[in-house]
Amino acid sequence: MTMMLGSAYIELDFNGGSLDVWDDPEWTRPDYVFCLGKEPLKSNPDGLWGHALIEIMKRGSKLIMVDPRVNWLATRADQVLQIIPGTDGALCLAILNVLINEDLIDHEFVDKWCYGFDELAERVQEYTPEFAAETCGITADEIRVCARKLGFDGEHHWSLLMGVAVDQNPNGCQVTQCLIAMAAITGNLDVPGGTVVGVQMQFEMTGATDFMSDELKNKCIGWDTYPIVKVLLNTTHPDITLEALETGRPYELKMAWLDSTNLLSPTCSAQPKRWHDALMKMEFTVAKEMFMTPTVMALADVVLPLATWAEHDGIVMTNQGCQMGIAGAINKGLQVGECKSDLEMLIHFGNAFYEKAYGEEYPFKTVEEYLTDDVGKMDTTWEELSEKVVATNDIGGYRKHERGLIRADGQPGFQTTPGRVELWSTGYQSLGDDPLPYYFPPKLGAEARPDLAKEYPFMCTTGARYFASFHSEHRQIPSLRQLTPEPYLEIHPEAAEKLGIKTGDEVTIENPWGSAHEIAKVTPVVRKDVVAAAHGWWYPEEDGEEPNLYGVWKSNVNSLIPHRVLGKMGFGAPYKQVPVKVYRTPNEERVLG
Ligand SMILES: Nc1nc2c(c(=O)[nH]1)N[C@H]1C(S)=C(S)[C@@H](COP(=O)(O)OP(=O)(O)OC[C@H]3O[C@@H](n4cnc5c(=O)[nH]c(N)nc54)[C@H](O)[C@@H]3O)O[C@H]1N2
Ligand SMILES: Nc1nc2c(c(=O)[nH]1)N[C@H]1C(S)=C(S)[C@@H](COP(=O)(O)OP(=O)(O)OC[C@H]3O[C@@H](n4cnc5c(=O)[nH]c(N)nc54)[C@H](O)[C@@H]3O)O[C@H]1N2
Ligand SMILES: [Mo]
Repeated sequence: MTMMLGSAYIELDFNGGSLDVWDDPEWTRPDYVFCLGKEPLKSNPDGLWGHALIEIMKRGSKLIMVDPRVNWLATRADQVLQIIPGTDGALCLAILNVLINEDLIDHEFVDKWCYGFDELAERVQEYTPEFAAETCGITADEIRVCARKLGFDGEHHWSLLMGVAVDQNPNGCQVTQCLIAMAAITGNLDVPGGTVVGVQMQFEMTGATDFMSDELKNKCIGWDTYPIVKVLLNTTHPDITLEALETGRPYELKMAWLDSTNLLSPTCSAQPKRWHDALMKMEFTVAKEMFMTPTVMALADVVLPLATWAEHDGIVMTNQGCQMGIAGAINKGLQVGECKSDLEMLIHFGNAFYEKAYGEEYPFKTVEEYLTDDVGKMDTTWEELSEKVVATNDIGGYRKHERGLIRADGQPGFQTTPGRVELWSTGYQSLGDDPLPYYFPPKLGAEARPDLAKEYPFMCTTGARYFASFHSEHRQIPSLRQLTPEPYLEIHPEAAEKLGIKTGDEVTIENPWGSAHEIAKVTPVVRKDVVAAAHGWWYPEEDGEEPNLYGVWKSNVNSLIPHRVLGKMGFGAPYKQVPVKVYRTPNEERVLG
């Protein structure tokens, strides 16, 4: 998104930034919402509250879902495109093909605000609906019908909802490129009922690395292989970091700071056992946590006990407040023992390290100074926000590009090199990728790897969110655990019958990289050739010491996810598209319940 628009995060237009919300006369509901790889009712993901989607549907918005599972929302949809996981790129390219070839585009917007349309039009010719139908496992007709709903007619608008299934796909950079292009060429960027373009309101990000010497920067792991990590993320590349930990090359790492992650449970790492073994070699490891998780039990020498949200002051904003312009205050309600908040601890360490390293004053001496700076652009102070609880900020309304509200220099247009929406990406090109979107089938799927498909016939998607858990969090809270007591593997009735699997059976999910145990849930919501596994499981009721670590290895679906299966720019680990086989766990090998 940053590369194509030079703006902050885009989002569904549910008018969340206006206090009048649905009654605001400037807003109109989208005619269609195109939702790909996201289920906002369960996930309430960063930019959005799930109920907003229901509210706009009540007002007449129709939903198009792209999802290998017919999830709850899909049962209320106007159209469901039940594709094979990871084939989103082909679908979106074919939709662009229909939009362009049937001339369903907003020529005025394209002429004025888009860059590279002719090249895009040429590129999509090879991606016919027939081509996509074959690789996606749906019909060409479904694709045409969908594209026509999204086409420009000077009257109707649609809004985009893109979920984490886009990120968890080696082809994901191109999927994003297609989705932004679809919104742009149909005239649906930053118009009422379209897709809201975010403004960089809060954070002119000064990256951590801005303060680093060139010598240090040159040592950042993975920056030479994947320059985009350096440009956008201020971090090392995870897959290459694991290799550095394992081999000690290019140098040994000595210390780890674990912060807001339970990475040994199947969450924030692929191949958690490898990470476990590699991180065990650290000389010193500190964790900041509120619970004794498997990760902390295995790795931490010191655990800094963390305050929960009720125990500290703070600010909440959706997506840095960029499309809604709303900030809320969290006011400290209680103090438990000596627990400190993230911010208290980070400011403490900031003060201790910063001056020594950079010879300057650390900019924030107190929590209040930090919070005041955070809400600075909202024309309020922390004290005031804490009193009022909600602050709003004018984020510029619609068609911000026409009024110079997106670019840093105040000129009309978008914050990109040509000042337009980059359908042909100068950014991608300078980072060594194709400037135009392209498709490749899932790198480990049946098309690319028929050798694997023979033994591992199912495409496995993982981690669709559940109401009662946040990744690995809340399994130790009885009322929530009751709602989802076990990790479920969804499997289609026909596939289950062939394998003699019934609901409630313990199954083993296996592929060349690892195996995991879950409980079968036989259900027609998944495709026959797809299974959907739960992520984030550990068993807080069990022994937490090594080697058991609260049973963290039993249902560790991330052991099935390999490293280094990525897109050209180094993104898109295949969390939602690995080949697996599934069988009823033999009695003597059962590990669950
Ligand atoms: N309750 C709860 N809420 C959460 C979280 C949580 O753990 N629990 N996690 C938070 C975080 S960090 C995130 S990133 C968000 C993510 O939230 P979402 O973006 O909503 O993502 P998921 O729930 O992982 O998946 C949404 C849908 O994508 C489908 N899907 C799976 N594979 C594919 C595919 O290849 N293509 C397509 N098109 N669809 C696919 C799944 O079947 C599922 O219905 O949720 C946030 N909110
Ligand atoms: N198989 C599979 N794996 C996935 C995904 C998937 O879809 N499928 N989704 C991926 C995604 S999108 C994400 S974002 C990652 C999430 O991966 P993680 O961030 O590792 O997941 P959590 O289980 O939420 O772990 C967060 C930890 O932070 C602690 N914590 C809670 N509140 C605070 C706080 O205020 N401050 C601090 N410092 N700590 C706190 C919690 O107790 C918990 O142990 O998982 C990824 N892993
Ligand atoms: Mo996430």
